[in-house]
Amino acid sequence: MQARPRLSIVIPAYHEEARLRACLESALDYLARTGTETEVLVVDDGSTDGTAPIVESLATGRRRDGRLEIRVLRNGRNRGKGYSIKHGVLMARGDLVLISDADFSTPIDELPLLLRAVEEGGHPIAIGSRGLRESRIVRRQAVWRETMGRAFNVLVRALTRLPFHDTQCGFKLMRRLEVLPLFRAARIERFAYDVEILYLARKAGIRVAELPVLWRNAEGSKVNALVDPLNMLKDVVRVLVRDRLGRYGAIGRPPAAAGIK
Ligand SMILES: Nc1nc2c(ncn2[C@@H]2O[C@H](COP(=O)(O)OP(=O)(O)O)[C@@H](O)[C@H]2O)c(=O)[nH]1
Ligand SMILES: [Mg+2]
Repeated sequence: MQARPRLSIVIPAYHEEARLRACLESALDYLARTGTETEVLVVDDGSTDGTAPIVESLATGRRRDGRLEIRVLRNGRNRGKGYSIKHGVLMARGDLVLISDADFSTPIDELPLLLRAVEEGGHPIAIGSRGLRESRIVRRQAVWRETMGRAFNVLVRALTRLPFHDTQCGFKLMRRLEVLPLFRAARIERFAYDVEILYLARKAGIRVAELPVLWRNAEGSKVNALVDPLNMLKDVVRVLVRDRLGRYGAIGRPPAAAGIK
């Protein structure tokens, strides 16, 4: 594909050989049907299983469809979901970037809902949400995960004053050029990356739409019940501290105020 694709899909993938092929195939079928010029960037987060070879064989199989390009980006070693997404977004070329978990628990059919908010509703960022009354939860997460998710949301709202009911759903659409400065400034490498990006969006005055999506929870989550929630909270606090110390720099300030003439 020579020209800029309309859409880039960034998929962080860590040890996803069991889940990725079927999920990606059905997403690719959808994209082929709709004829959207798309590049799919699977960011291999240091997997030691067959994650990258699976993506490469899919890419070879689809080579005849000139509107789809599939590539693997490699972190080299395990760096985390946030780092992987930052890597993908910085390498993406599309006007729009969809960030999706490898298991497509929110199926790609929900893309038009987010597209409407971004293209017609004037929101540079649209985030899928499982926390709204209209969210359609077809298969739930384990009870401990749902409870942890709700508790995390309460704490995020209290600490950051962000208004969202679910920051952690793995399905988000963004206008690339508007969010690039946010990703360049972002430092959170693991699961709380979403909170940092949304926090920076608010700081930069970028409007965010939270939209109720379908969620069909996929087996095989690798989130660790004990370690991950604590690390996520620590990372949210790190965002607040970094901001207080002025480490996010000029985001959101007009060029003159930022000292650029
Ligand atoms: N667990 C984990 N997932 C990662 C990592 N790096 C990237 N990912 C990806 O982040 C996404 C997390 O999805 P999943 O494990 O299904 O989380 P859940 O649906 O929230 O339980 C998947 O696409 C993973 O492959 C990592 O270091 N650990
Ligand atoms: Mg999942």
